[in-house]
Amino acid sequence: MRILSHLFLIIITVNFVQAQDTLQTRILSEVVIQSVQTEGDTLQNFYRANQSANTEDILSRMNGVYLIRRSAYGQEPVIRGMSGGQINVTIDGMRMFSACTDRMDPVTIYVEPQNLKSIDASLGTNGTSMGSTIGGSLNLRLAEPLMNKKSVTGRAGVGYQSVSNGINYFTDANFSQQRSAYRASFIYRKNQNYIDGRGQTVNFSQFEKTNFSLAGKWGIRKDTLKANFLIDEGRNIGFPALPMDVGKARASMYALTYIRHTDSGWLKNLEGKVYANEVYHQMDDSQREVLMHMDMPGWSSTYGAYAEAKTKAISNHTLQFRTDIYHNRVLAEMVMYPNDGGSMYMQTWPSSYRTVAGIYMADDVRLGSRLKVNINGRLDASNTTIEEGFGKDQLYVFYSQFESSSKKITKSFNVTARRPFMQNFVFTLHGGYGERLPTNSELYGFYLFNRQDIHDYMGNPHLKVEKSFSSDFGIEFFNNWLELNGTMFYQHNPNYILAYVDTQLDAMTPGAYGVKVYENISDAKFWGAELSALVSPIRNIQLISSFKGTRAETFAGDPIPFIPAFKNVTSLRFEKSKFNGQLEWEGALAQTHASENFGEQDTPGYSIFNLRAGYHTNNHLGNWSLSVGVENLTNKYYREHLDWGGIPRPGRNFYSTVEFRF
Ligand SMILES: [Cu+2]
Repeated sequence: MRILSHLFLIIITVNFVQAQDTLQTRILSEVVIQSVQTEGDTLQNFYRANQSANTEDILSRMNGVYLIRRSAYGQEPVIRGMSGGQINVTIDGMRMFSACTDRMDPVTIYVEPQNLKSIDASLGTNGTSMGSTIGGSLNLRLAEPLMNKKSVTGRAGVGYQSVSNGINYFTDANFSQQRSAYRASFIYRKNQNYIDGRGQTVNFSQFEKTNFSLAGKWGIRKDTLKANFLIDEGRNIGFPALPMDVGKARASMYALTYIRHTDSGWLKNLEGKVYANEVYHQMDDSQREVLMHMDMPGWSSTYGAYAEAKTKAISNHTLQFRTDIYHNRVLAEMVMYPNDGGSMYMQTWPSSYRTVAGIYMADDVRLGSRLKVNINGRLDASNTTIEEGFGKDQLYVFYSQFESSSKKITKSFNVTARRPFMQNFVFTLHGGYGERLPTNSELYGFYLFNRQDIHDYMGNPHLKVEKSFSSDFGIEFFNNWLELNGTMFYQHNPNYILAYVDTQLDAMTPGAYGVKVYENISDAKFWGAELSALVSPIRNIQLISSFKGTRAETFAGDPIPFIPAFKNVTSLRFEKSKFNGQLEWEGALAQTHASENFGEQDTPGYSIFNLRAGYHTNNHLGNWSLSVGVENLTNKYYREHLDWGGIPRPGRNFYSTVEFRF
């Protein structure tokens, strides 16, 4: 219970983890999501309740994290009401960017739970170690090859979901030698259209994907060399809330990492990485009845490198340094085929590239015996360039005066103080400032159709960086059987980027009501809270409850779009030797602060129940486990506020997963 308590406290204070001991950071990175699950790990069972769950399902249960849903697969992470360019999503510290103008391919979809080691989340401006941000960051760490005693270990399994007639095969294997280890994983998912709580089929909600990863690790004297390769391919991914689907989406990533472990001097370790990734995205409307068919391919490629170092404690300071650089290039095209005549060509994302180089420094200071302070700062220099040619000429029609290159410096700075009080309390206080660059769509997007508010969106190359002042106040309480953690936050974002109707412009997409252009508004404010509890009155029973809520308004008091409703997930788990059972309640309040300007409708509250059970056994052939369950037990017809287009969620779903470990 003691260890459990620590783990729990660390997870729910995930936003302040950089302020903690490196020991805790290490535990966090190994614990959030483990590719090989240990039995009886309460948090694991909470985050990854269904063994066939994908990374999105895990994210949806994390503190302060929500998802925008336009389909059954490919949901976009939101941190405390901020998304897209306001947050940073990295994979093993690597920057990677979508190739879809409609945000169908958040990079979180490329890592499956089978090749995930952990998800580190930072909330607010504090998450700047991987890049400047105002809303927070998610870093998905990839599973590593392990140097085991056994030369070959692994697992294979199959899962089935009734609601979408979905099947999921997964396997991974670890090969271990004296000084090297290798790991391979393969996942295949295929789902048909799912059925909602009223028994109706939700058309265009199908998807199919494969994911393959390969990793190697070699010991070289005292150092470690790692290599990673990953390829993910989605096919026929339906987007019921959008007028188009995905025909094909393909991503590949490559990375080489060198870790130097030193035990002399003040340096603890040094890590350097070079990486590359590529995304190809091809939308498809051939299954839809549309006024005009279109081809919409997109490309995004990123190359980057970073180096980081940590020191041992030097008097009462522990320092961390990082320097990084990336170069991202994107292009998205649209070819329209009107019924009456020839085709038309456009670049919806004009060919452009961005290079960002930055330095980051953090200092953990111990002041006296109880107070710990973390100070961190980052400085990034960036250059964003739209290339000469077709895409730039298009924009020139609207902005006759704009520079091809925009050079910007972004800065961030954070201070977090943490101090225990009496025996059972810990108080945390954070204040910070951050800036973020406008995204490619916000700068150069060209008639990007938004189905939610039925407008075409235009970029604005004159946008300034968006800023944020962020503050958090947290209280933790713990004793032998109960742990509570509450955080309140407030963020004030000057130069907030939002799109408003320009009545001078005419829409191009058939049926669109008008054109919106991005601009910097004076400011917007965000506030809210997260509250978690872990209760374990007796050994076999654990209860976890997690609440999260966010509100946001512009300076004029208008609701900001895509702000989730207040939500709670509560899970009661029982374990006895080889058997476990879990009852979950998930609910949200109504969201009545909808943004009418952005085509949002109020969303009623909902309440659903899930029931899960598991059994595992060991015999001379290996280790088997079976998990079964039913989600949305009462077959409730519901949707969440961030679900686009009023598309309902799946109705009652029976699932089972069989897994064999060797
Ligand atoms: Cu797309």
